[in-house]
Amino acid sequence: LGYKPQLIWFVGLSGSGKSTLASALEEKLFAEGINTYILDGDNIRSGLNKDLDFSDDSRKENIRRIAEVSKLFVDAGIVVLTAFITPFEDERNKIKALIGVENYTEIFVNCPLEECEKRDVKGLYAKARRGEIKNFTGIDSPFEEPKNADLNIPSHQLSIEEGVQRIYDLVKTKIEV
Ligand code: GGZ
Repeated sequence: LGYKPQLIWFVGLSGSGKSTLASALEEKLFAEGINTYILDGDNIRSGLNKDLDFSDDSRKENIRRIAEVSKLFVDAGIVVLTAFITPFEDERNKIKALIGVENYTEIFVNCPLEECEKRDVKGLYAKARRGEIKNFTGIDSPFEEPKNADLNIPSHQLSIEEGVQRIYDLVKTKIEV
């Protein structure tokens, strides 16, 4: 293949920049002929996981299925990039155990709640504050800060280019055969 298939898992609050960074990373990897695939809410929560809501148990099941699907993609020779909040440390440890430390990179897209809420690109935080959305992460549903992330990206302090460069530099060291 010329590269090691693996899983790059982005963790962070809604609006922290996970999908943006995953897409930017995908472009850089694509330019090198590396086969990638992005899993995110758009292609997972709308289909495979549409039976799941945002209760703690559903989030855990959401993450469990995504990890299993990711494993299949990695087995098929693909570099998988995932963009899900992934709020629980236990679940993150389980993903790492399932995929294997060698093939797993965890990126904490570390944008403070105040900043995500200020941006509120989709207006979801305002709805959560008004009580129109229940169990919203950071408002009335927990987010456990990653303790074992391989990389911390303060996305509120970096440009997308700077952020993606840091991720790319780390991924390069793991991806080379
Ligand atoms: C958090 C919610 C919620 C609640 C809908 N809490 O910014 P978005 O819109 O596009 O990304 C968020 C996405 C979170 O789903 P995940 O599958 O990533 O979550 S988890 O890993 O915890 O299972 C947000 C939208 O779904 N959304 N309701 N209550 N985010």
